[in-house]
Amino acid sequence: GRSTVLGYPRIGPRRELKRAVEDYWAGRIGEADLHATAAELREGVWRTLRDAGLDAIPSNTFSYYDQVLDTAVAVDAVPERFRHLGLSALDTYFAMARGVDAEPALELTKWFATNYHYLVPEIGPDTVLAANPAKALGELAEATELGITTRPVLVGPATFLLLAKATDGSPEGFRPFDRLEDLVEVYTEILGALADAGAEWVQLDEPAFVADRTPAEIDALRAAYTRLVAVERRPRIFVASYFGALDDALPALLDARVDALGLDLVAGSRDLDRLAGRGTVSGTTIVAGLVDGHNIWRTDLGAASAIYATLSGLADDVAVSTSCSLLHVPVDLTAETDLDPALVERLAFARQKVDEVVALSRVLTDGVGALPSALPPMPDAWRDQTVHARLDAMRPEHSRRGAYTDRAAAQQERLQLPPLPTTTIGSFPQTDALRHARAEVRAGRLDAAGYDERMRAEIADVIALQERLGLDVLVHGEPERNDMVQYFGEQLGGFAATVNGWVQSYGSRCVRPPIIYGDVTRPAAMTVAWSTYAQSLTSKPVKGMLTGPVTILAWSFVRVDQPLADTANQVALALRDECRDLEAAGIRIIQVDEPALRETLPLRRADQKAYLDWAVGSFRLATSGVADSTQIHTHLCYSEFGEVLPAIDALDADVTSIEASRSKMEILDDLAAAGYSRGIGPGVWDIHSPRVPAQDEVTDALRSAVSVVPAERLWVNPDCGLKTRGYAEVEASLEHLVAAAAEVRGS
Ligand code: THG
Ligand code: ZN
Repeated sequence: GRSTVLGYPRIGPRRELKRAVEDYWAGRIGEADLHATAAELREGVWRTLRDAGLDAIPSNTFSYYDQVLDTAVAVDAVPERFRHLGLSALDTYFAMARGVDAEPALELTKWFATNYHYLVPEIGPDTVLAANPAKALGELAEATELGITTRPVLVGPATFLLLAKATDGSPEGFRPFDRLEDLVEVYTEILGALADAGAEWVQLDEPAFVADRTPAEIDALRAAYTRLVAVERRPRIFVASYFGALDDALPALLDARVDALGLDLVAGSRDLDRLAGRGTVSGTTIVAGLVDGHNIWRTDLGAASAIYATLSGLADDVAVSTSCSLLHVPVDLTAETDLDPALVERLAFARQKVDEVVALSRVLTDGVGALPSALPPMPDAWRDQTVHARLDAMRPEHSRRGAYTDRAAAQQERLQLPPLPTTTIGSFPQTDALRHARAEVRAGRLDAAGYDERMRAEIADVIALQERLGLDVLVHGEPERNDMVQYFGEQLGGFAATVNGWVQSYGSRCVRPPIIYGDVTRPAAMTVAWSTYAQSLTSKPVKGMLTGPVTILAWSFVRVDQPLADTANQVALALRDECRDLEAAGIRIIQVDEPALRETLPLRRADQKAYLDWAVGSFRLATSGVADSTQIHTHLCYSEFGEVLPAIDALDADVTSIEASRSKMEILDDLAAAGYSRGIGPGVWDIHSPRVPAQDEVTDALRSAVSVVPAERLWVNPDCGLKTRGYAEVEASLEHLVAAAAEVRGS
């Protein structure tokens, strides 16, 4: 057989890595204990992959935090500001990942269109780049010691630079990618070192080339790999692409005569056409990504064999793999004890996907064995015709509200808000007591009534605090929600929750995405009791708090048997009903968050319009069922909006709150240029840092904002929810925020 996977989860079957890393940070264990746990986890993965019958096994896919950071260290691109701290290598690494008092961390951002986040390398014209492959060599040796041959994996040089940002103070026009030739020389040294250590193969990941790239970038990619292939002492080079089709970059990599090329034939199957136009590929093994590494459904092995058959006609040598690293799916389905057996038989987590790869390759390349049974069709019980009928009956007017000027007047009459109204984004700190209460419920030591009582007490405290601080629009604080998508997933029909389906989000942080397996229904109101309880405690308006359809989809595992747009609209109908119920219960403002709107934007421009159309459409379907006098807010995280600004306008929310504290209010001009002229709350406090902003800073930010946006439309709020902050910072910061608003109102 010829089988491999592009990567495997490193968190451990029970999130052992999270525990160990957090224990190390807290000083509860030392470096030696941390290394021991890590080595055990790596050994477990390698043995699992070998025992499953996989032919080629990756190494260096383990990471204490992030593989892009690991690659930055492997090319010695450690910014000066961290070198000067005088810390050990491991603590320097964690300082780059998490920051220290004196130095902020590297920026954290989305890994393509996934819910994984990587650390952004900083590269300047003078950044010294040098080979430092100790980690890759160490893992290679460790596996060899266990009798397991592995293929070290690194982020490829071109993608590494395309993901990097220019060091502060770089000359105008400098791009990290300008350093490609220098970096390729460093990779030639790394290849030499790996060859010396006995590596037969190396995997270089170049997913940046499934996004739109200029002809110059593609030429540079070709030149880079032509150079690497020319290195005399080197392992064979496997270039892996994933998350889409390579298109024009495909011939460039074949021209460079890399030894193997990985194609994502799940998300990028049109690369088959590209291959077909070229004549039989020889000299490069095509590694067919047939098993989806980004979703949890069992592979349709019949369809996969058909793709394989097509591919065999186009290339002399074909191997079987996953579409991307298995980092993005939970570790093992056998750890799920509470799932419907009919669902279980349709699922494959990382461990099961390895078996699929092995089975496919045995049948396809060796002609041995038979493919496991075909995926059964979806049971009727998972379908709900009333949902389909209701969606079919929706007309454009169901996604349209009254004119904004009429809405604004009706809302102001009802809400009587001052200019520069103050509010927060929704969540208040998740205290140990709240987490403890949830643990007690899971352990069966606290019943529903007891839990309810604790949550109500927390809500009462949060309302009292906001009253005392003098905020204008209050929130209930969301104490009842662990993770917002998990919370809605637990209440919506057609969604299943896992007990151990953890997926790394960033560093030691994980999420447990729900699985959308059937038509979406809302058996009962989801948030009304909490919101109305909070509203009963105050005469100020309390915002209802919902998560929008795009974000619910982005942070769940989605159905692949119908278009995403259809699933989004089903979620939208459930949210539409929730909005109406909130309104009927006396809630005057409803916030529908879409923090993931930007992150799921397709990587190719050609695909973006269709996405934004359904994304905006589903939001509007969710929010257009209420009266003009009900104010709809939305909240979006991260400030790199760029091409989605017109879509933000098209959401037609009455008020949009947005991250802006780090981008210094530039977002206001950008939004105005995109035609946005409704309420806007640029975040004036960066909640991602524990720092309390001084009142003057907030005042200055507001003064610069009122020069762009009239005070009636300008809202004063932090830039995100307060879940991860402590009460001390929250009280002090909100006090400054309220005082600054009063100061600017008075001037
Ligand atoms: N929910 C989901 N996805 C997300 C976010 C979210 N993706 C983007 C962003 N927010 C990622 N941020 C985080 C922040 C914190 C945590 C995870 C992702 C986190 N997780 C807990 C942990 O790992 O200890 C587990 C939480 C739990 O018990 O459910 O702290 O907000 N879906
Ligand atoms: Zn946010």
